[in-house]
Amino acid sequence: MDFKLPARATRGARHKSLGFGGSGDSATGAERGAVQSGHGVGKIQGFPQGHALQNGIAEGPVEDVAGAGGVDAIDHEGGRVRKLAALESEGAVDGYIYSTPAAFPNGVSLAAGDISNNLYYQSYISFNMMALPGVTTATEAMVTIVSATAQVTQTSTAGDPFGKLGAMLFEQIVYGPTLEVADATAPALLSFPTTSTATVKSVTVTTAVRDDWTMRSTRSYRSQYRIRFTQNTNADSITDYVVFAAGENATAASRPQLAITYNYP
Ligand SMILES: [Ca+2]
Ligand SMILES: [Ca+2]
Repeated sequence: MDFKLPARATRGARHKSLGFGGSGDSATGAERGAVQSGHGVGKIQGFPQGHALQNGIAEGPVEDVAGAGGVDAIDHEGGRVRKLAALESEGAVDGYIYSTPAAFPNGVSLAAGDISNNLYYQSYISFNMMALPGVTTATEAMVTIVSATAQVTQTSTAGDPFGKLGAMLFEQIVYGPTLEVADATAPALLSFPTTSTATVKSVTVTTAVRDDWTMRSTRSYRSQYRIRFTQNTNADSITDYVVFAAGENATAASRPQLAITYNYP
């Protein structure tokens, strides 16, 4: 039953070389469960080995969506394989900046909006595209990004951020492997707004991911976003913010996610 494409075998080997053993496509459900459970270990106080890599890839949903039974969907037009990878934000890299300014890369929550002293929060999420399933160093130049969607999951709100501060923006930025206060001034390359008050907020970021993929060498395979309101504060001395889950959040389904559909040979 375990149908394998040649590229997948190569991919498994590649992961193994990255200390990613046991998570190849041929892994059993039990093996996957063991790998996934690594998420919950050692949050905040130092990530266990492999966290950053595993942080990037959620494999189960990928195959359920891209092709039944673990077989990739085939893009018949190009004769290539089409796959969907659901990447989670890198917990060690994501975080928020408080406008005093101060950076907070650790913690299970992120935030955007203002508080009663009229200072404000902006959040930063980061996705690592280095280990896209099925893609090897030999084939990555032939990968094309079909579409991409970024999402965050709200865990609470205070006041009326969407009523007072305008749209929530996902700004494509490049802030590198660590979050620091200087990143607050990193220019937005592209901006993707949402006015959704739903718990899960998602925006289509295909153009940003295509750009980040093209620039993957200089950007260390990352796709990064600043999340803030159009108006950082409305200066009414009333708290208006939204809190959402970070990459370190214990609830995996609530972590920021970047879903990328791509074709590869
Ligand atoms: Ca973090
Ligand atoms: Ca306010």
